[in-house]
Amino acid sequence: MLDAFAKVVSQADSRGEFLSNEQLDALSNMVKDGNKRLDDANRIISNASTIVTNAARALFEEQPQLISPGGNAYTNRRMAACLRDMEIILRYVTYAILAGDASVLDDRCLNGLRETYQALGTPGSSVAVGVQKMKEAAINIANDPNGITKGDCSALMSEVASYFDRAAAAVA
Ligand code: PEB
Repeated sequence: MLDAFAKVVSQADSRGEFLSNEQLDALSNMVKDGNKRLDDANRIISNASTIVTNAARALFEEQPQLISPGGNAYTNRRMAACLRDMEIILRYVTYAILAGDASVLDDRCLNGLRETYQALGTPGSSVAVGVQKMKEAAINIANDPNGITKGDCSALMSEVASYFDRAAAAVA
């Protein structure tokens, strides 16, 4: 598990080189915009259960077969497992946002997840739709200009989006 700092250190060390100016600039910008990152993660974490519940509801509206008899989220047990899975994925996305690096998400959540769903007979493509719905909700909440100092959050928002896209692509 790496954060944005450890990542460039490990890359530079494997080449036996000092950090490049570009790497230092990127880290410097990350520090400069650090409060945006923390605020953003805080907003997503504080609204996690809303994000998960609304995304799951939207998924089941689009794919009602999942909650019909025989469906993959039919019975309370499977429904609970489904909501739990979405929450786990969202939790690792928030770790990646804080770390500024996807490796925690890759190593501890996504690695082998596609194969797990295949073995369970759970449709990964439906999980991916649920993740995309969490992305939309999380970005709407994190990018809401109300109640915060206004500024440019576009780079951070596309980074946040990339972690959700990565999770969706890993199971689709
Ligand atoms: C991954 N999910 C399930 C299981 C595991 C995971 C390992 C099997 C064991 C169990 O049931 O607990 N666990 C989960 C995860 C990590 C982890 C992400 C990462 C670290 O450790 N069903 C649907 C939807 C989807 C869904 C498409 C969006 O219809 C999920 C939610 N996951 C789902 C379901 C089960 C499951 C298990 C229904 C139960 C499957 C079953 O027992 O039939």
